[in-house]
Amino acid sequence: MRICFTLRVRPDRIDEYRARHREVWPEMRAALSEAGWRNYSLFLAEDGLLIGYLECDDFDAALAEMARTEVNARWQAEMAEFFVGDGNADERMRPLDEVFHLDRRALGTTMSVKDALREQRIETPSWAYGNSGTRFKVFAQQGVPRTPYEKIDDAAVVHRLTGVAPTVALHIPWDKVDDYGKLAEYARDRGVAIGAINSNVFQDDDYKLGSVCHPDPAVRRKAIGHLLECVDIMDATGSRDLKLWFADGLNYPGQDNIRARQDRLAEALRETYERLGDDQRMLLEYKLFEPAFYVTDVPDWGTAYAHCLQLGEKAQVVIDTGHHAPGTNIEFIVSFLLRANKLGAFDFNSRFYADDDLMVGAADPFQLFRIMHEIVLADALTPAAGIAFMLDQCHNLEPKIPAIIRSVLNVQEATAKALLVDHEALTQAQQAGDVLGANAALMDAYNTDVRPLLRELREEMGLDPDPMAAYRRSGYAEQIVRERVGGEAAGWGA
Ligand SMILES: [Mn+2]
Repeated sequence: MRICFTLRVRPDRIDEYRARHREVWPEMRAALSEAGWRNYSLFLAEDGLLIGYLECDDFDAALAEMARTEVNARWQAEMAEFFVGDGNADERMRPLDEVFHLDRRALGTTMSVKDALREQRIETPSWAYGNSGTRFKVFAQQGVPRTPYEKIDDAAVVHRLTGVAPTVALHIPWDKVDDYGKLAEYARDRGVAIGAINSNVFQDDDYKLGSVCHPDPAVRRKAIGHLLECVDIMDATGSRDLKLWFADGLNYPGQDNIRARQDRLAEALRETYERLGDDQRMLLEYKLFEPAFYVTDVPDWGTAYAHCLQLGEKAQVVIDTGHHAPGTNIEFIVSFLLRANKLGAFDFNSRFYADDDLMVGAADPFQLFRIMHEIVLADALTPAAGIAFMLDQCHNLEPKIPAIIRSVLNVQEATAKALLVDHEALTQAQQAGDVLGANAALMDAYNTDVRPLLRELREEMGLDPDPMAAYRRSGYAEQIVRERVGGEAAGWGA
């Protein structure tokens, strides 16, 4: 919160008051900072009117915290004689009502930073709520959802606490139900909606040599049938996006005809594309390698882009941040695809060596900031711009719901920093060829602590300023462990 208060300095002591404040004791400065007084200023008018301004989480708490310190008692004792009236200054600080406030305008938009953050939407994945693991072992956790309905319950909790995660992506067949309309209604009743439908053509024995690129037409027909079924599910749930990822590839040179596989891929994509409704999109994901070791049929953004370009407007590329070689400049890809109007969505996560689906912002928060900077520059942050910001993560070691909340907060923090870039300073420095100045404009924003701003925003949205703490306090973690007994926990292949 921002606090402004007034006090009155005796007109005959003004000069001395100014002099004393040129040399505020270091221990007094430290005590104020520790008590949560941030960005604190005092302004003095010639007639003795003193105006104080500070930012803090809770003004009463900040005052009480100072009142407990010995240094404050000493400082106030020495200052008391400078003020008009009795008692020490702290006791007479009465906050004024704020009647107008103009936020800093967000870079690249006509909105304020807070309004842009308020409109941000982050989609959570149903599979992140279920059990997951490595190729070697799935470690089960207690309280994990047993049905798609329970996954939606958890997603609704994340949205209730963060206020910016109103959709949940489904994965078919992991989230197969008899009545998708009913599932969508269940989600709506809990304040969330169904997001992207993720297809799965990699878990049947038939797909050992590929799915839509398989040499056998019968297997290809089965795979395409699944993709079309996913579009039916989109119709039933009101979902806009069909997300496609293919594990297709080859392990050995000579195993199959690389070019023929591209033809088969193009054919399957075309048939699925033709089935899409007017308001539906196809999002094509790429992945550098895995599970195939020699050739991957959609290995990179260039391949995904080329196929989407041939298909038409409703086909766009998904950037999964974990699906690149180490050192790949992802913000270049973001910028290129934005310019071509072919960026449809993100699958956010982090990875250190290869794709690990760690929490977004965990491995490289600076990279996430650079990505969001490109988004903000292109004015592509708002839902109206059509880019879906989705998480695609698994939480093998850490508890799942708080990890997803943390991930949403990480995306918000990177976005807030990107919104704080001083557009004018950046452009001026770029045009003047001022390399260091331009870099400084970015780094200043990146190095800003945006957590107070986000806490303030959440309060304005009627949320708890600290969603992690609010989740711990809610008792939901204990409740699901208590209630979700019996049945089979959801997980890969469920
Ligand atoms: Mn992904």
